[in-house]
Amino acid sequence: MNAAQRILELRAELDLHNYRYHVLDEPSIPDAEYDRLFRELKALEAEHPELVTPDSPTQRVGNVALGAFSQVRHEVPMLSLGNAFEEADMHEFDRRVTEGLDLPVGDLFGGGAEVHYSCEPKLDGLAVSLLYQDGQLVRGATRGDGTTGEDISVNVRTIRNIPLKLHGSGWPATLEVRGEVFMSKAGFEKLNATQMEQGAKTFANPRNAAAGSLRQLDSKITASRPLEFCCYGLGQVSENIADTHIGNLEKLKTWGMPISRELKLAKNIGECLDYYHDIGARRNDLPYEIDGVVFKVNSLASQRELGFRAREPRWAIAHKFPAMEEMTELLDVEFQVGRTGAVTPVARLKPVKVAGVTVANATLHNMDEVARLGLMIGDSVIIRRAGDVIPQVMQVVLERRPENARPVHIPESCPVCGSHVERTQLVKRSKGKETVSEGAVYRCVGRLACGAQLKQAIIHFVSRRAMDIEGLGEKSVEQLVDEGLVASPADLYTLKFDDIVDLEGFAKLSTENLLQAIADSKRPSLARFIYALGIPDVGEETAKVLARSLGSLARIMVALPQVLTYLPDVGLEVAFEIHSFFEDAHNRTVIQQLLERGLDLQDQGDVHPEYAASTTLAGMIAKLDISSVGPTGAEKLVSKLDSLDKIIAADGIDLRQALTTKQAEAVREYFKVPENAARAKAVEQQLKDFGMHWACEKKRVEGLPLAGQTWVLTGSLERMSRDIAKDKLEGLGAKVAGSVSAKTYCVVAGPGAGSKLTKANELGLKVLDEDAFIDFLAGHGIHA
Ligand code: I6G
Repeated sequence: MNAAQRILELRAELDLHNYRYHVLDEPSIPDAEYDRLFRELKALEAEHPELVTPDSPTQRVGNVALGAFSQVRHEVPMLSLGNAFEEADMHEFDRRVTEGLDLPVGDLFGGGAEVHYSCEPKLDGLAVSLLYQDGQLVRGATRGDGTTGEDISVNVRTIRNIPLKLHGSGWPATLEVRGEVFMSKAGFEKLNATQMEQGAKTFANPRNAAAGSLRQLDSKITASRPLEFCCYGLGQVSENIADTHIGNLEKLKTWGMPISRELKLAKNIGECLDYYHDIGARRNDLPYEIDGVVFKVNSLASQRELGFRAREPRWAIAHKFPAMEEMTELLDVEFQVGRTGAVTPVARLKPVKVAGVTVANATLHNMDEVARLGLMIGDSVIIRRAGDVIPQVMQVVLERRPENARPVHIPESCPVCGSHVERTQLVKRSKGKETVSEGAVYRCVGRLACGAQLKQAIIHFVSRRAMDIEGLGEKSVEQLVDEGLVASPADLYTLKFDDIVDLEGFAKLSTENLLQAIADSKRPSLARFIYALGIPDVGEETAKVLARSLGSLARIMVALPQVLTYLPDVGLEVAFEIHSFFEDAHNRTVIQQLLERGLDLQDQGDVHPEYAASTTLAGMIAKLDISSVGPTGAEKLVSKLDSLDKIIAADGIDLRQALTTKQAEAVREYFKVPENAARAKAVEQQLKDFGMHWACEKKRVEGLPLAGQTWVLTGSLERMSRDIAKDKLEGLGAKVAGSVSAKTYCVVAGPGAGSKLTKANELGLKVLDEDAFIDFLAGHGIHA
């Protein structure tokens, strides 16, 4: 097969997979396989640029930056829809439709023919028109004022589920398709997270994100945004397609056009109302935002008969849901203190109904968010209630800011206990240097002396997934704390019958039950206990990892942050949180008291071998973040100087045997600082104390299943970070290298893998995609 034939074959295959994925929702190949075909096509087109055509799937990347959008006249105007807010409006619509149509008359009992309606969700996006000539996408346009829109052809071409050419055959020579461009809720969350990370502007809601992404003069930006299209009708057509609206949409679907998966036929207005309630009940679970549902007379002949009134079709209506966003006034900002002492601003609002629920408070997250919003007390704000989540302040309406608006200040002392409120510090280590910056969170330093923190800490301590003490609800905890009966979790274990029985809501039996539940909680697993302590940033998963890897409370309590970073998913910041929690004298006293009061921790044991095997000397050197010394440099260094003492003592000449001059210089500079050398020695000593030292590394590796194998990780992994994948492979005895050669045993290729994967294929090496890799690890008893 020559290149031209293979290019055609690949395009057809990719188009088919796109269709199965986006339109039928029935993907037939894994993403990794799709990516492989896509890369093959890209490589072939790069070799044969003369064979590139505008309808190739590779041409969705967006490569044109415009100075401005040109104007497009809509041959058939893009109309708007009338709205219904109440059921009565819907009955009124049905009456108008029925009266406007020449339908068979009812019998003696009044039962005339009923109108059939199509039902579709009304997506919260932007209306666009797509023009196909002879099956090829030739133009995309915004709705504009309905008569004139903007030419956004280059941008719509980047939207993955818009076919660049129609599938099959039989389409009209001129076919204008209309629908909504939108962003899914997940796509929106992901985009905002990326924007935030990059310090770029975030979007208030998926609709704004879709609008901002579609109207980009640089189509590369549009291409990078997770936009989708859903077709809901036709504009100009050179030939009729079907007799009904649903018939049209179903035909369009066979030509590759995405239509709503919720499309339904209602046989009368009652069924329309059922559909409205059903979609309304599922609104929060739908993957995209909707603001209502649209009903259309299904028969196209009836649509023609009914015609238009002003700029609205008489045959369609949007039945709206209650708005998710409303405007109200910010009356005040108060501060709440959480379990970890975080002092969080909360907006007190002039009560307003949002989507049927009265909202008087909204979360503001932290002071950075207050600054980002530019919020002042007295402002008019847009608030949004999506699903069950706490209402959020989305935006300040600056034009309405009153003259007496006041800035929001974080209090200097805790509103609950009066202790000092401090801004958290973020410690970052890079290139061997520590930099401290200001965090977004403020904390009350009162810890368990602060009533708010104490109550929250105890509520967390007794909760089901922690110590699981049944019968102690929030109200009872408040009373115990307020009465001075409990000043720390350890005090729960000294409570007596008489302390409890007089509390509100307690009687003899419930008191006995509670005392029994407290007694029964004394033998928790180590992981549960660690979780119950409420260490900032330590959730159930991290608690399990700590317990399983280090095996004993004593080791966890003394573990150095650098030692903790060998644990999967524990970064330096979390490691410092854990370390400083256990360094705190008050926390140590509480733990001591708990042990003295009969706490008996289960399943304590040795350090887990997988964790032990991950603590290599080279790994530690790489973690030190010495400028220009990454994992490969560290491996080279350790292959020549095989102990920490030798590395610390090495002079430039010794180091240059393994490293470049620049790297050797950086290592020398690093260990010249006495604290750095002392810290590394302390880590080494602790590993020795824990019974896991890198001196025995080689011996351990020999007995491991992947001993002697070299693996390469390339592309991005989505289910685990590359560092973790590397740790896991090394834990099984493999060497993880940075480049592919004939000696490589296996390559793990995630999306975006490039030349390494090509080389691996050329050399005929074993290649695993991420799913296969995770299965492979699971086969060795290692889980992601
Ligand atoms: O804005 C719209 C959303 C959904 C529509 C629409 C629709 O159908 C599901 N249909 C028409 C005919 C119009 N706007 C004008």
